[in-house]
Amino acid sequence: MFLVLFFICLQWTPCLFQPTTRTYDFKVQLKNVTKLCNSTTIVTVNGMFPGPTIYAQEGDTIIVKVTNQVAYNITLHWHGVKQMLSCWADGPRFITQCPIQTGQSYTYKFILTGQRGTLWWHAHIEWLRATVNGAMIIYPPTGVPYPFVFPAEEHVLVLGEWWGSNVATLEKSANASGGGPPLSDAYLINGHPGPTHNCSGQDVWTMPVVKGKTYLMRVINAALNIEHFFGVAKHKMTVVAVDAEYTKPYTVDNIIIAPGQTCDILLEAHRGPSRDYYIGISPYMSAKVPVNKKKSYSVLRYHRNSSSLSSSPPVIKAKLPRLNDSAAVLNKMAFMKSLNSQLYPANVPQKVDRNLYFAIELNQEACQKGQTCKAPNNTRFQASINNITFQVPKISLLQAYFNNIKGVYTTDFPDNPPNPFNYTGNSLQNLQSQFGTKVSVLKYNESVQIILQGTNLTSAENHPIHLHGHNFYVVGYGTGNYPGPSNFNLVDPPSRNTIGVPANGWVAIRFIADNPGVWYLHCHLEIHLTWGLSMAFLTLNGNGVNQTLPPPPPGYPKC
Ligand SMILES: *[C@@H]1O[C@H](CO)[C@@H](O)[C@H](O)[C@H]1NC(C)=O
Ligand SMILES: *[C@@H]1O[C@H](CO)[C@@H](O)[C@H](O)[C@H]1NC(C)=O
Ligand SMILES: *[C@@H]1O[C@H](CO)[C@@H](O)[C@H](O)[C@H]1NC(C)=O
Ligand SMILES: *[C@@H]1O[C@H](CO)[C@@H](O)[C@H](O)[C@H]1NC(C)=O
Ligand SMILES: *[C@@H]1O[C@H](CO)[C@@H](O)[C@H](O)[C@H]1NC(C)=O
Ligand SMILES: *[C@@H]1O[C@H](CO)[C@@H](O)[C@H](O)[C@H]1NC(C)=O
Ligand SMILES: *[C@@H]1O[C@H](CO)[C@@H](O)[C@H](O)[C@H]1NC(C)=O
Ligand SMILES: *[C@@H]1O[C@H](CO)[C@@H](O)[C@H](O)[C@H]1NC(C)=O
Ligand SMILES: *[C@@H]1O[C@H](CO)[C@@H](O)[C@H](O)[C@H]1NC(C)=O
Ligand SMILES: *[C@@H]1O[C@H](CO)[C@@H](O)[C@H](O)[C@H]1NC(C)=O
Ligand SMILES: *[C@@H]1O[C@H](CO)[C@@H](O)[C@H](O)[C@H]1NC(C)=O
Ligand SMILES: *[C@@H]1O[C@H](CO)[C@@H](O)[C@H](O)[C@H]1NC(C)=O
Ligand SMILES: [Cu+2]
Repeated sequence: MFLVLFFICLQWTPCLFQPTTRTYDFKVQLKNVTKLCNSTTIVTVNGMFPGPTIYAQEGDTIIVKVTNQVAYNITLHWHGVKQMLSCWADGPRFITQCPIQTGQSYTYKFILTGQRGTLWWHAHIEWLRATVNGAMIIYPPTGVPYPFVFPAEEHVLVLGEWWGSNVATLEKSANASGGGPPLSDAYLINGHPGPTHNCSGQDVWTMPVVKGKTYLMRVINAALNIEHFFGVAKHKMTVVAVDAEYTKPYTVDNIIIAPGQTCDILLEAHRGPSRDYYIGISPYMSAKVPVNKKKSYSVLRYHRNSSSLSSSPPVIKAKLPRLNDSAAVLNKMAFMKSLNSQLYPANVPQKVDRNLYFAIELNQEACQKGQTCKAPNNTRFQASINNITFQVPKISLLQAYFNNIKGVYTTDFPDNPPNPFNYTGNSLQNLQSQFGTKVSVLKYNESVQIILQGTNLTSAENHPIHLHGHNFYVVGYGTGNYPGPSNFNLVDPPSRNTIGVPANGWVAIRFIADNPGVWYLHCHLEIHLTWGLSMAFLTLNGNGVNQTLPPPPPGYPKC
């Protein structure tokens, strides 16, 4: 009922809905599910997998009371939410908060300002986000239409990754081995592996359509360790928004979507009921490492009102780029531009106050006595930015900063790689990094540019880098080493919260440090995060009103 009113309201101006407070009750609890011939116990929110969708309008205040009823520590992160002056609600473990321990609750409260489209939420501790995740849809304010055709219907598609075992222990076993991550058993669309997996004939998500209508698909990549090509057989897709910012509409056969990213797509149902069309996801991995290569499918099914049509029509498969098609990934990046309209201008920082150059490295550490070392040459995999492998502290950085607790972190995160080398040339011999809990301090309202430089250390991989609490403009990208600031797009570059740094290439991003607090920057491939591919910014308070981080909310978890 609520939703129906909601949709009518989006089109009808004199509506009753004003910015409002929406309250959700999230109980973190176990659930047994049967998938791929196996019964598995998973951690969920409210017994749902994927979890409940948060519906809101721009300007709303969201209050989520999270109660932990499982034996694991939990935190939730509201991925892509700008969290203006509410860093305490951001959620990454030991960055902005201590975990919500078994039997405890914490109420996250934040306001959704200056963004509209699709975001999502997920656990931000160990690997629990594999099953603890869900969508967050932000509609424009009442009376403000979409800058594209109003769809007949909309659907959320959460892309996931499934292990027929306890994901809470996967990180521990990956850590214990020192080697690569345990491969998943299947990729999922809305929790379903689809018809091409064993025992999954009925475990299929189907999207019903009527010929002639246009649909909005809100696609979220919630997989732990894999980027995906996504496409629908014999249908083109028009991208209208990414990461809760409108884009200039562009039409493609398929998209690339990295963990952490969202993409809003219009699909015109222009075919007909004599066929079923597969909605396909196909993994993208540039490095020569073991991955689960098996595609997964959902079904686009046309409404049929003639009994002469077979109830299970022939299926058309989606054609998608191959596993290591980095050229297809680069090609897709070129299409994406901010809408940059009068109502939604792209406020791209034209000058830079702070220039940062971050080299993204996969390392191999020497084996210490008593360790298992399954990485090549009897080493252990780690990862780093500017040769610093992030060590997760025992209490949160934000708490340490706010309460002036010494000894938790240092403020000397390097602005540049300490020992420059040919990042995308031959790999170095010495693949070791340095361990540390270092932050980079930003002045309030500073204009920041980061060159994210991929490297060929260990392997040349595409890394989806996510910045908490901000969208940034992707002003340039390329292959090889960053050549300097030529050909930047300072007019209408895309605005994102997660960007895939091309394999053995670079991207340049710009943002304004307009939000005091501690903001995590990390690779959204979970195994790389485990290996330490992260750092944090500490944005200082400004002098004006509304430029100071308030104190922590009541019930803020303690360690
Ligand atoms: C899941 O199954 C196990 C073993 O069959 C059972 O002990 C447990 O109570 C079940 N848990 C839930 C949440 O249903
Ligand atoms: C089935 O369960 C076993 C035992 O937990 C596990 O080792 C295996 O990976 C599971 N297989 C799938 C396909 O889920
Ligand atoms: C895995 O190792 C990382 C880095 O040493 C550490 O931060 C993390 O807590 C470990 N995870 C588990 C589950 O042991
Ligand atoms: C289905 O299960 C059989 C027997 O366990 C196995 O050999 C086969 O590889 C499985 N097929 C798929 C598609 O997973
Ligand atoms: C079949 O259904 C479609 C969509 O509901 C409708 O537009 C069309 O008129 C129907 N055709 C017949 C012959 O009933
Ligand atoms: C991609 O994989 C194919 C098949 O394994 C291989 O022949 C090709 O060299 C790879 N391409 C790149 C760019 O790594
Ligand atoms: C192992 O180390 C040697 C010497 O440093 C190096 O030449 C070789 O490439 C390494 N092998 C792998 C698989 O990393
Ligand atoms: C990356 O490093 C490997 C190992 O040193 C080397 O074989 C390969 O040629 C390098 N790639 C590039 C593009 O230089
Ligand atoms: C870096 O390595 C690449 C790939 O091997 C090579 O083409 C390039 O000339 C090297 N650049 C420098 C400055 O050495
Ligand atoms: C990274 O740090 C380690 C340990 O200090 C050092 O051995 C290595 O040479 C450094 N590598 C780079 C690329 O700076
Ligand atoms: C500060 O924030 C409050 C609450 O959001 C708002 O009412 C007020 O206008 C803001 N003041 C300034 C100077 O921006
Ligand atoms: C949960 O977190 C607390 C505080 O960091 C820690 O002391 C405890 O060992 C953790 N419990 C589990 C089950 O990981
Ligand atoms: Cu990565």
